[in-house]
Amino acid sequence: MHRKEDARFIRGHGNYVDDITLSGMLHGAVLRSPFAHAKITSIDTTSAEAHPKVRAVITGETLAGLGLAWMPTLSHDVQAVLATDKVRFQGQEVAFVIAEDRYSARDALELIDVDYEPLPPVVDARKALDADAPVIRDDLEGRTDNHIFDWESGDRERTDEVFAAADVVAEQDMLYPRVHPAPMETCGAIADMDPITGKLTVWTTTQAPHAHRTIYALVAGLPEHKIRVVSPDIGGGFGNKVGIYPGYVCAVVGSIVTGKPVKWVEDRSENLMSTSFARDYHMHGEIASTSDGKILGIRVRVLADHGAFNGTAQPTKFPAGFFGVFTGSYDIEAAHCSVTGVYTNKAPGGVAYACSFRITEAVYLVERMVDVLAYDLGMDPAELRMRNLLRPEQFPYHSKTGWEYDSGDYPRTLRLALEKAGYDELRSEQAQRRELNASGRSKDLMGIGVAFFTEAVGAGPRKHMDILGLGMADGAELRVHPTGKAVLRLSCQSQGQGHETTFAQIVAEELGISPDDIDVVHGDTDQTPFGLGTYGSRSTPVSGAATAVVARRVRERARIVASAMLEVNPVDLEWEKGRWFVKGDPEAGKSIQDIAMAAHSSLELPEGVEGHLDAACVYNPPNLTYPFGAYLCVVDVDAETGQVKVRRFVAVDDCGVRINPMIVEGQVHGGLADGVGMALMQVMAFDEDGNHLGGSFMDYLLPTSMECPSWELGETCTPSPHHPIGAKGIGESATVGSPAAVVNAVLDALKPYGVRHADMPLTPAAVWCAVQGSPLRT
Ligand code: MCN
Ligand code: CUN
Repeated sequence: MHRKEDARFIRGHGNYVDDITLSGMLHGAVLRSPFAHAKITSIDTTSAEAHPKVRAVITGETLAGLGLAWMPTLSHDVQAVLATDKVRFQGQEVAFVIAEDRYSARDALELIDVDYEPLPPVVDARKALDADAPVIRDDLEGRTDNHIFDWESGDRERTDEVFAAADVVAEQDMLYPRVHPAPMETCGAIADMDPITGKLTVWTTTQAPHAHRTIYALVAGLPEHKIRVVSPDIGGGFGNKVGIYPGYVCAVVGSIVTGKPVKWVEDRSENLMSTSFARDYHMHGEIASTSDGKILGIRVRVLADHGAFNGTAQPTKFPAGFFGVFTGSYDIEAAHCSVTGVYTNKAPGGVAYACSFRITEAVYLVERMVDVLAYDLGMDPAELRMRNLLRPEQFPYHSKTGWEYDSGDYPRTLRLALEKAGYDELRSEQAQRRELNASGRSKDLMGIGVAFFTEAVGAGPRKHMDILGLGMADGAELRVHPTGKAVLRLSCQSQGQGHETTFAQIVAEELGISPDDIDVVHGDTDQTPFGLGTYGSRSTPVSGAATAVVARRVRERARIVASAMLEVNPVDLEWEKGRWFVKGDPEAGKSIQDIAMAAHSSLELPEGVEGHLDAACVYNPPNLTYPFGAYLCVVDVDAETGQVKVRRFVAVDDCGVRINPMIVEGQVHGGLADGVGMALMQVMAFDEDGNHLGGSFMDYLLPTSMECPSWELGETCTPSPHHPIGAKGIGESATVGSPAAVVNAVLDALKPYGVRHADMPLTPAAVWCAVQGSPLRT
């Protein structure tokens, strides 16, 4: 089925925040810090206020007067809305100008005079805990260092024992660099405080409208029914639109101060420099095995750079997200990891870019470590994986770090990927190529990279998971109108994933109503039930399950109505898609449309049965879902220029039952492109003063079709046993699995040069340096 929403998108009729214009609307712009770390000694706004088109200038001091200078982050920290004491990263919000138009607001920023006293910045996370490191968060009481948290998982002692007894131990330091999801649409908000009704409406780019509303309620002290958060069409979120940014709060305050609606939309550089980044994990991995390649244990130490405020959005009990699944897809005896989070003078964030709550980092780590081990053992990396993958009979599998993998058949999926790619032929081509290289007849290298991943998505069971105290369940409401058309209301919010299509398909499958007759309403807190929103690929696992459950409840209500219509006992009715009929008499039946009309009619219903045809549900998932996949990447590398070309990419994904195969493939295509981008091109770089070096697309590179091969997809289907329709999430799978496949491929190409590891991004310069680092062994 084609996407219902595309009819408006491809005609340019999407309705994004910046498309909305309200009568009398003013425009805001944010003044940002040029320094990574500096004391603010004074702010003079006189000239800006004198600008003929400026209506107001708001500073940290204005906000402090309202008790709004600081706001809570999603990780139980606080973040400055507008700086009052110090600036803590380059690009931090310092003042907010409200003017009659966007250009005047921006012009007036230059009229604000701020005196800064620069302080030494902490740029390298590895130096953040040094005794002489400047303390970034001196706003927090009693704070004498840059330490945020320590978190560990697994059994340290048992792991140490396993390592002590192992034949082989391989160690590797690696960095998953700071990257940014860079969605097509930047972030923005329009706030409209109605002075008569006292109702605040915020149109905003949010992946979690209900969570945002509750946070506004808590921060502003307004009751929730006086706040309406609307998330219209969104041009990509990728985790960038989970958090609340200072600009949103400034727009709200601006509307209160001026009595007019205020629009604030950031530009590309602001988005790249100040909004939620991703990753920035310095990892030390160790892997232990027998000499013939049976993996025994994995041990990891991580230093996590969280920037100046701990603004990562993770479930409360999981400060390092779901990094705990770092044991990957393998049957091992013991594992342990410890993660230390630190403050640095960089933008806050840390949940973004299809991260699956840090499973990107975990999968990259374990998949690199398996290749490092293969290198040391002189074993084929695909064979090493096949030897250690969990076996189908081990499911549900209880991992050594406490996760319950719901279902899987890993060897089948890896075998399919290897077959599709023609693995053996590729290896023989590579052997021939290496002979030519060794004899100096060619500098064209070829690499084959394999990665196998398992994700844990669909957060999550309420008793284990909450964000800022809000449990991670989601509501759904389904109403069938008298004519048999339906409306489904969801708490999650699509940013391009196609929910208006796929969620209609779930109802269609359960009730036999055409998906064209089912309207999916989302992204408006006044119109939808409460729930935590779309991220961590949770919409299908949680809201998708809620949708199947409400549809089934409606079906059961329909059965009672049908029984009254047919004057039979409900137990004597049988369902076939779209109708209830009398067992043994298929002709005697009523379609769902007939039943819907009857449910709204004067038909007498049994005692206690209400009329109409609707249902509601709050779905509290019993477990996460565990999608997985096997990826294989083939690269050609020019040893003289360091240029990498991705020749082929085979991706076999298993996300259980696929609701819409085309949408699933689209999700995978996007994620694979992300992976090529991160592996080869992307990094948020900083100089030693903390200046951000990637504030535009000239420096922060996005992959285009030129860098991407024609993706070769395959699938296996292992339904989730606890999900009502057996579906698992897919939205982040490819971003999680693909970087390791690409990096493994490049390093496989460089193997003859004795290169075992190099950090992303593997730019031509990085590859060239790796090649130069050691002489060609022939
Ligand atoms: N789907 C399906 N069958 C399945 C699983 C999913 O047909 N077995 C469909 C779903 O119904 C949905 C889509 O695939 O239409 C993605 O579903 P899901 O895996 O549940 O992920 P979410 O809908 O929760 O989307 C979130 C996920 C995340 S966290 C990031 S990051 C990301 C991603 O989606 N951001 C995206 N993919 C994106 N795609 C677009 N176009 N834009 C983004 O911002
Ligand atoms: Cu981590 S990015 Mo998605 O969960 O929105």
